[in-house]
Amino acid sequence: MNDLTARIELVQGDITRISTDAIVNAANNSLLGGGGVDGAIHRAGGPAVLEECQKIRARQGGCKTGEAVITTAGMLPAKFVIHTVGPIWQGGSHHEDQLLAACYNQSLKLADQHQLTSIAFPNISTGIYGFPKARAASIAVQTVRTALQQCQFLQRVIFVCHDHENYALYQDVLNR
Ligand code: AR6
Repeated sequence: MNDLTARIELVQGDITRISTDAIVNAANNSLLGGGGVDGAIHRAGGPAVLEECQKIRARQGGCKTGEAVITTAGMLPAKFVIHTVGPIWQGGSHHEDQLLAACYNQSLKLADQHQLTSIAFPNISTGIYGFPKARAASIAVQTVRTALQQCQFLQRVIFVCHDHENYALYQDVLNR
């Protein structure tokens, strides 16, 4: 195992229970919450998370697809939530791959800029947004492996898979 592999971990579970410096939220352009992991993070984080999202919204009108913003984590065990907006799957010819990679890149960049040492990702876009899971897993792992080389502070990246299908796919990709 080289240094880089040692910095990437895989778990199956609920990201709201993870106590990394940052957890990433698969948000939408409004930043006002929703279903899936977004709903779970806002429920567990409480009103402080939404308040900061609303301030960002007032300032810059939400968050564009492929971009990321950072807020407090409120009552969550993590210190910060990085909200990123994954692409809605539209068949693959609408820059979905690049936009998904941008979510991972921008989240890592923001975490490193804040001198955070650990970050946990859900499987962005693979729920309500319908991105094919195997394709998303390859993009996530490849993007994180590459981006970590540019990060100064990040020591640990955890992929948190809620469902077993994603967990098995990530096991395969990480072992490649
Ligand atoms: N912990 C970790 N992963 C989770 C959790 C959890 N508690 N709950 C769900 N997942 P989704 P998207 C997984 O639908 O596809 C929202 O309404 C889930 O199994 O949450 O990016 C937003 O507001 C799946 O693998 O996000 C947007 O409108 C992954 O998280 C829209 O959904 C992502 O599924 C975003 O859709």
